[in-house]
Amino acid sequence: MTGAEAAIGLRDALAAAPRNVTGFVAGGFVRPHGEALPIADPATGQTVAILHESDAHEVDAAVRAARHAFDHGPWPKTGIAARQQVLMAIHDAIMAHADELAALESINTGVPLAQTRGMHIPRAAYNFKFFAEYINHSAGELYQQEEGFLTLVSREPMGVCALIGPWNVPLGLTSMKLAAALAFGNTCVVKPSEMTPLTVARLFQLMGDCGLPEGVVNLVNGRGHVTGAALSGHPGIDMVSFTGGTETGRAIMGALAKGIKGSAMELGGKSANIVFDDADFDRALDGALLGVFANNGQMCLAGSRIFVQRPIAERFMEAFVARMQSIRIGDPLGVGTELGPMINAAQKQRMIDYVGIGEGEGATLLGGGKTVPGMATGYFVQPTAMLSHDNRARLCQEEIFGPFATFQVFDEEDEVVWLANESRFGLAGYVWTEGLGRAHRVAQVLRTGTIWVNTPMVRDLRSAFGGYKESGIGREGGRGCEAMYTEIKTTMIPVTPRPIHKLGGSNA
Ligand code: TXE
Repeated sequence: MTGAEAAIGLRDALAAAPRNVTGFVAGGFVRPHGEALPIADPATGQTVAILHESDAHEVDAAVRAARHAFDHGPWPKTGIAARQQVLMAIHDAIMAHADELAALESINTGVPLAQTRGMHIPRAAYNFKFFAEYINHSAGELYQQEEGFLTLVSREPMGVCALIGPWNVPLGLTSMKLAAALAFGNTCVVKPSEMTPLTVARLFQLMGDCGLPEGVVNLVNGRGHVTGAALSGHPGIDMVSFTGGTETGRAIMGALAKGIKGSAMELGGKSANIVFDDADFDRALDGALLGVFANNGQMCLAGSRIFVQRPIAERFMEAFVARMQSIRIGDPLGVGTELGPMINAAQKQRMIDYVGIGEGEGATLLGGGKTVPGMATGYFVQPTAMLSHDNRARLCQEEIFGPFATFQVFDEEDEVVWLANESRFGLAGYVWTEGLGRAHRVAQVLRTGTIWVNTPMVRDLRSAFGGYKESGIGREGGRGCEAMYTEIKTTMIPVTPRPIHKLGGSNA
């Protein structure tokens, strides 16, 4: 079978998915009624499904259903063993449909199948397994230092969680929110990106058999300014967990401020990838390429600002560009495809525009920067690298969110630390060096939430993931999610009653 024939077969995954995507409220999909929006396959530009936008009334119904399930339903009080069973059933359902979900995700996002099937869908399933296991060991605190008292600190579910997801890794990132929120006993209203709702909608179909009580999970679909704004501004929610752009995060936090509600924000990045001259050259090269071109470069944690130390800079950039130009661009479902299309025409144009912006700022184009010859129908663009001499240039400061590497050359360790930290973002940082002391020194002073030394991105869900500065608030991962999706309650109980001061009594 040729790659193209295999791709045609995989498109059958669409047959199982909802072609008319609607909300899911109080245990059932709602009938299509909202504004109809096309869902595109970015590899062809063709419409593959229709999204029926949830208006403010539907959002209200979804929040009410979640509120009712939280205030009156069994889920928040359900024992750990029963909750674990539900979470594991969702894990199993995702794995049983992994091929189909991966194909669907690739069709809707343009991310190559090797990455959706190899990483994102198994990760989506694992999120549920991880939190099923995590809650087994989660515990409160007990203090006995206050004489005569037991002071108990316990965690309770937060309430109704609004979970707003992005388009770059739709199921992988939204499932982390959903798994954690459910594990800690919350009820939810999920809003995927209006561009990539297919796998989350399919998950809602699959979750139907997993034992969740009615109203615990609800789904709304639609654009940010309609459905997203109605959800994040709704008085019935208790918190928002959001992954997306920094400007959107700012708007949501503004809406939440009125109700003094909390949020978890996983926002943008422009992460530094620092290659010292004592690095293992080949590994650093492999890591730098993967760090900026995986997931079509549409990753918050992309190592998109590459700093190379002068003695190896020329050789490194040459090798990088040669490999970059051999990256296999093609149908996301095609065997061997390494880079698919951008999510939409605007993201494609954004890539091309930044070449002009960079050149206007004095940067040099090292390679790429154009549309792909013969692939005009989809949103394909060449992987791109530019060399800049000005860290304050827009090219080095703004998140492009595509397969676009910006190189800078540095001389000294202190200098590169300064340059790396000169950013409004602080999500991740990559350091390549064989010097143990240098690796620790640099890791200690980079102002970012995660540092990867001599490795491209790897995630350990036990550890925290999130950003400094404008890259976000809160941390995902085991304890981070526990903090995010629970309220903390302190209960003090006297074990030896102390005399209580009698106001108005004989000792007044
Ligand atoms: O995402 P948006 P956009 C970055 C990346 C990208 C930029 C903009 O730089 O170029 O953000 O992308 C919902 N109230 N990232 O505009 O709008 C929206 O419907 C409530 C980084 O496409 O942030 C979608 O579900 N919700 C990133 C979600 O927010 C609102 C991933 C994200 O969309 C809303 C994606 C509102 N007022 C983009 N407005 C990462 N951190 O990985 C929009 N939404």
